[in-house]
Amino acid sequence: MHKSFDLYFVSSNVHKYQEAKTILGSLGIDLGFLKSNLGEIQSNSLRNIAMAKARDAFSKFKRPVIIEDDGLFIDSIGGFPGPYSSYVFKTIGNRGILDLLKNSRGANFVSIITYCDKTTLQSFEGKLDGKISKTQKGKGWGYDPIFIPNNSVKTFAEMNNKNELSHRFKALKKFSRWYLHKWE
Ligand code: ITT
Repeated sequence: MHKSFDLYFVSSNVHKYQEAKTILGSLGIDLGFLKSNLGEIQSNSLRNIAMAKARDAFSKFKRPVIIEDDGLFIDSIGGFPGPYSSYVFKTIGNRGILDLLKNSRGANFVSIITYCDKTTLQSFEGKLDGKISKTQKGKGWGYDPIFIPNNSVKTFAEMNNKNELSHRFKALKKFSRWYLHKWE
């Protein structure tokens, strides 16, 4: 028998789930996983994409869920790839991004965690400023080898405390305050 949870993370990306589970675990919330490729609407707003994904996840599984939509926004190229981060990672990847950037390397990573159940749809945002490294460093997933948070010399992939400061951590922390309060 599978263990049942009060709350599930729905995503195609197991790395995101593993980090979310660690972070929420440390905040006292147990998190199950439902692996699924959610429909992503075309929009230049992460929040709109996240809300549509959350509705899709709830209608598929009919259980309280959170989903996450992330974007890497690079300043010198107009915030690109932003809402298209998943597509850009699959097409040109980290190598392609490094080739695009000449001098200015400021960027920020945004996470929108959206909760959905029968009656509630609620989003929480976490944003982390940083920059894009000149070369890929460390063995991590996704954009981890090229994103250096402010006040760090290491990329996400080289750090051992990513989960204590990431965009995901910031969004989940806000979510947990709201979620734990909801049951009081
Ligand atoms: P979903 O099924 O949950 O949508 P996804 O991997 O498509 O999974 P997103 O659209 O939320 O996820 O993420 C956009 C891109 O940013 C995608 O290529 C991710 O791998 C990458 N990404 C998100 N968070 C990251 C992190 O903490 N470190 C490295 N890459 C990250």
